[in-house]
Amino acid sequence: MTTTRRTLLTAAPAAALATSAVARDDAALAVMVSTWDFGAAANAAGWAARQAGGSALDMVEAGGKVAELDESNSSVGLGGLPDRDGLVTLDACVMTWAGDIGAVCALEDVVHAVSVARAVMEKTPHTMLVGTGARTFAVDQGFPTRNLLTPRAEAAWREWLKTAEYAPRINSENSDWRSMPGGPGNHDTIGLVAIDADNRIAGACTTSGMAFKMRGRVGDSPIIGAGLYVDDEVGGATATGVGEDVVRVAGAHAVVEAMRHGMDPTAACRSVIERLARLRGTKVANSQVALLALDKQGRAGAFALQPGFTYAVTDASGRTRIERAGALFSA
Ligand code: SD4
Repeated sequence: MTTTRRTLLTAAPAAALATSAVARDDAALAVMVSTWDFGAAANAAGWAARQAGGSALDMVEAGGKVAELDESNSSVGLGGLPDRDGLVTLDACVMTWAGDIGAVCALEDVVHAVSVARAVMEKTPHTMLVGTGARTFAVDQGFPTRNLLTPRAEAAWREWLKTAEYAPRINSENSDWRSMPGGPGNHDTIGLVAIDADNRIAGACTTSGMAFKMRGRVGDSPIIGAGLYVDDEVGGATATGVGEDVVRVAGAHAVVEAMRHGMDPTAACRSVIERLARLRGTKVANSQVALLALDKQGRAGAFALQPGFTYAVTDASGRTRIERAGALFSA
């Protein structure tokens, strides 16, 4: 049968009704997921936004902002570890149920990169602004500027300069970097996907990227399709870990497409991790890539190259649990 505009228009509401009926009936079904243990605090803010009548976009933005303001998180927003030149540069993106997207790369001096990404989406004809252009836009929009390099992050950078060795460390996101002199976590990102009370999906991803990266380096996090992708018919996915490897397989988009073809979120994430391992072989043996997904039926799932990836899941009654993802390699 050929699909006409008319058949599309009549088919879509039926599909939407079917998924929303499932999601509303069962409080155990997920309405928000985010990466790592620190995702729990982000989900609490997202849940509050939902309860206040906020959209899925409001939910993920609220969650991302919590992580951006959390100084103990060594690489999202304030307190993020700098690049090799000692500058904190932020990457972020947002995507909505309607396919609206916005992103910033290498944004300096403005803590809420996720909100600037949203402003790019809502206030410009473009989808991505980078570097000084992103900063100028943010200032013009009234975002306050501040020094994002905290004394602790600066001390870690000065310590790092003594050896200047560069190698991403697996699962640094869940480490307590304060207890490791000279060995701070060198990457962590928050990726979030949420479904609102109107059963619409949105996602966000925000990071300062790899610690001690080269100046100008951009990873996967602000790249729609790599660090984040959502599709209102299917679900959404986000990524964390070594951005260079996530980009190679267009990670988040690949997960959403796998779900579109019938896989549940965990199987979809696993299929993309396996594909990356087939593609790169021993080159990814010591790096971490983790994928996290939420489908429109309220099922959450994740899978990673290495053990240790955790994620926060909030259900339709507002309860949050931390889950541990399966992994391709053993510890
Ligand atoms: C990046 N994917 O810039 C980010 C880093 C990250 O958890 O996710 N860390 O490559």
